[in-house]
Amino acid sequence: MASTQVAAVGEKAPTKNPTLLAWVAKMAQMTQPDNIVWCDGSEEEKKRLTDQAVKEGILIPLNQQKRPGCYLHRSNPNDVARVEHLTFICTPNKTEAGPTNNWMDPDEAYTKLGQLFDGSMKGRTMYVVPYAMGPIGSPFTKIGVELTDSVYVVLNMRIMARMGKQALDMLGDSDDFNRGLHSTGDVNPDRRYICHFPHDNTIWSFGSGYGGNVLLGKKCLALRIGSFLGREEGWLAEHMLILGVTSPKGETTYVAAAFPSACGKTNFAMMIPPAEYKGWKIETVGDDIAWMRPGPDGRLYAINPEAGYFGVVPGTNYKTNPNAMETIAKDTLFTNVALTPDGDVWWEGKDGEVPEELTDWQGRPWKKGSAEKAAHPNSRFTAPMSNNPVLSPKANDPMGVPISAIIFGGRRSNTVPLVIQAFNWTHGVFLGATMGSETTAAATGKVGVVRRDPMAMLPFCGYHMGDYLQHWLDMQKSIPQLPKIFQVNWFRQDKNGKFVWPGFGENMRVLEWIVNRVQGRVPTQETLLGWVPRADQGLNLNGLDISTEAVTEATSIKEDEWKAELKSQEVFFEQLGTKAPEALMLQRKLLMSRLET
Ligand code: O2Y
Ligand code: MN
Repeated sequence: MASTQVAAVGEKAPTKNPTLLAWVAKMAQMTQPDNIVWCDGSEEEKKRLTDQAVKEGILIPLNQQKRPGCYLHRSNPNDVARVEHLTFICTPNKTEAGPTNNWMDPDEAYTKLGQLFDGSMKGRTMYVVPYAMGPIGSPFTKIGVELTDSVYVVLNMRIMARMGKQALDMLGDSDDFNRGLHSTGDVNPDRRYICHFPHDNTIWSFGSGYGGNVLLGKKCLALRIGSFLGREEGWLAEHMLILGVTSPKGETTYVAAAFPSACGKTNFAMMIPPAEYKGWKIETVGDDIAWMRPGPDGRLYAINPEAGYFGVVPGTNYKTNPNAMETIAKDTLFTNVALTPDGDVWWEGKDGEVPEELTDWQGRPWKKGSAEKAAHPNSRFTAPMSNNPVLSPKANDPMGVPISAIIFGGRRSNTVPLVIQAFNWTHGVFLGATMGSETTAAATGKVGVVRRDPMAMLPFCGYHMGDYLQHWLDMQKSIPQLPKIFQVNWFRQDKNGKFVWPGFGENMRVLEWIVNRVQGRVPTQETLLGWVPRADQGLNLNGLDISTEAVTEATSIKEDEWKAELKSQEVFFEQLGTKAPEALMLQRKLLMSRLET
């Protein structure tokens, strides 16, 4: 784009914000798009861009009788998931990024990616996508602007964030906005980089067209840059769902919960209580990300910065998550699922019979019994949260919701009991810091090795993990009414490798105990490692089809397993070097010494 055309950026732009105009012009000078389109987020724009995407084969319309407003997108088969090994934190020195992040020097990153972005939008349109993470007007909310050459990204961002004029209006003339630049490039994994520049509030993403790599508001801004800003500004950006649980008496308790990716956060956030829980209600505030800060009354308040869900499709059905099934019945973009002959979508684990014939996620004919999966295991739905039948009335509240309990959950076949309450904040932070999940063969080639994933933030923390954990400890001083902290594990197995706890809606029983604990209603059993439900006044197991042995197995604490667990945590703390927080090291020693006696 010639410089006279760059000047025209300002003429067509629906803003006079000088910093924004200058930055868009500079990025356009580098990427040289044929056109620049400022997105306003209107219905007319949605229709125009959807029609264009259909015409260009980017979206396939689904059967509009069966799924009104729904479309299918197929990504490049080499581009189907977040790419942790190509994700970089670009801070002036490597120590700041810490041992758990890939690091690149900012000058090197700007030069390297600058060469890739140079002319990358020739023949394409640059869309300017202003968006708000958080409700418009909320003191929690951050504004981002994503420049992208992908119409698919625009249509997804429109669902996932409050996008367009409303965000631009909230920004006004301020220069406080995240600068996101994305170009699909030639979708070559050798030229794919997702670079974060926390000190510049900037994200550059090149060479992907998929999900977390390109919807820059989500993992990149709301978690990686967000966690960095949170430390500077005294708040927490977390990989947590937020839900409200209301008792038959009408008392609502808000809970935030961190689980590693693909451990059922969306299912938990939309859970339907079992039949025995008549009059109880779970409502979703968020399914993936929580921004939390101390409120004026001394409690910790949380918002969900997103406006939609980007959920895993396979395994979703009317048993595992009926509310998700309703959510995706309309106005949803599906990515990499299979197509039925009548224009509906299908995936492994969907209700009903497996169809005889399908078109698979790559557009190839597929027959029942085929060894290959019809839908990609990481296929996704992008759906507006307003579709969720159990959306919390507080989901758009600019002040957020007061959090009474924080839950940390990993995927462990042994050691970690169904539920345990931390003795205090430091112990709770320790439980979050040492969270882990056992690897599956698909992830690492090794089965059953515990991968530490502190607070489920391993892939998403935008700075040194040791500093991040210290920030959690320090937050105690600014939250007079601290939430209580719990650790849960739905995935414990018996000696035959069978899950001992049924999970899904039955997790309501654990949630009820947590609510009763924070409301001061039930006594507990103190153990060497924390507080657990008492055998007599503990978990409500009425109507649950599960043996006493299975309950014992799910809830037991085995000292020999814990000795090994605490020992094995040494590797993680050593990795943090001198930044391993003293309070957490002492907490570990304390627990170890209790087990020695
Ligand atoms: O693979 C991707 O690009 C999506 S990853 C994702 C999407 C929604 C919510 N959480 C995650 C995650 O990896 O935690
Ligand atoms: Mn997630």
